[in-house]
Amino acid sequence: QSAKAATKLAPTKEDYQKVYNRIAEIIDDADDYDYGSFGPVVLRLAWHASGTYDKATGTGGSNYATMRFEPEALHGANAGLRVARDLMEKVKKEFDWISYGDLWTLAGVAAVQEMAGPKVPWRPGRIDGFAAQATPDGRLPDASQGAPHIRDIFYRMGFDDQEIVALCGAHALGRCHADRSGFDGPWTFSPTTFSNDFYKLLFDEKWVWKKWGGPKQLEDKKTKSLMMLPTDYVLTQDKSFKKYAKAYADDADLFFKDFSAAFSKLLELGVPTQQFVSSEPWVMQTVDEQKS
Ligand code: CCH
Repeated sequence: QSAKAATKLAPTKEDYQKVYNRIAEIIDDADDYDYGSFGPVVLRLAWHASGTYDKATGTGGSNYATMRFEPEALHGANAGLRVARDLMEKVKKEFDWISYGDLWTLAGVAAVQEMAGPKVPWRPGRIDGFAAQATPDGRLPDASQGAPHIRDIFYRMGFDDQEIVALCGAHALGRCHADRSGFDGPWTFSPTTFSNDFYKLLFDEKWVWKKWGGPKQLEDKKTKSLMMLPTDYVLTQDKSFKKYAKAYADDADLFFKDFSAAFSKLLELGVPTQQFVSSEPWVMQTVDEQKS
């Protein structure tokens, strides 16, 4: 058997680990970008690729990677994600056998894990789809709204209140960009380290409406250097959301465990079970773990 024939075999976990490692390298090679990391924007790509899922119709989700196509690529919620898609295109050129849905979701896993977050079980099996499978605008949350809207959006995907609050803790990472969403600033003082700081700050700081010409957002009264979206702040105002947000502020381990489960579930939305290569999701190794 020639080596060429052998490469046609289905890719193994080791092959995907190589893709993971390349993604990790690219995320880190960001000297002139936000806080020196593409991790947050790549994580946001994985989330927006998956969060279009509609349980009732079975449409949307990460399966077909339809954000490659217009008009989905141009939906307001996806402003700025071109940066992440272009980075992933470099990986795709080197590993042309991987589907875009697998690549983008694996990148979300790598982003979380390499930024010191929990392990996120993941498995391949997504296939590339067509423009006709792109989802209509309006499936992703609107940050200017309140609890009923957040519930409408996330219940549609099949999440409950606890999962909603856990997922939103990803806002420990990255920042808002005025030229993308209109909002501006980071949520925490360590936007490239996965932590439960988002919840701690929500409860520990005094949040006031920012006086500016942009969309309604909150700023911390003390330093005026952090921000919260109206949808973030609602997690402390709605009784059911608040219970979970407080629990995550008090217990980082609980947050890590619940985030991992909810994020892993998010990344598989819309993918028919029979498409998955493995019956059990895999746990990919971090770059550091492979060094020892
Ligand atoms: Fe988010 N998010 N997100 N978010 N998000 C933004 C940025 C990030 C909402 C709105 C916004 C999740 C849930 C919600 C990230 C991960 C997740 C921005 C700023 C807005 C607006 C975009 C910009 O200007 O660049 C709303 C509303 C919700 C829910 O109601 C969930 C769930 C996740 C992941 C699990 C990450 C990471 C960022 C930072 C991106 C960056 O470029 O730094």
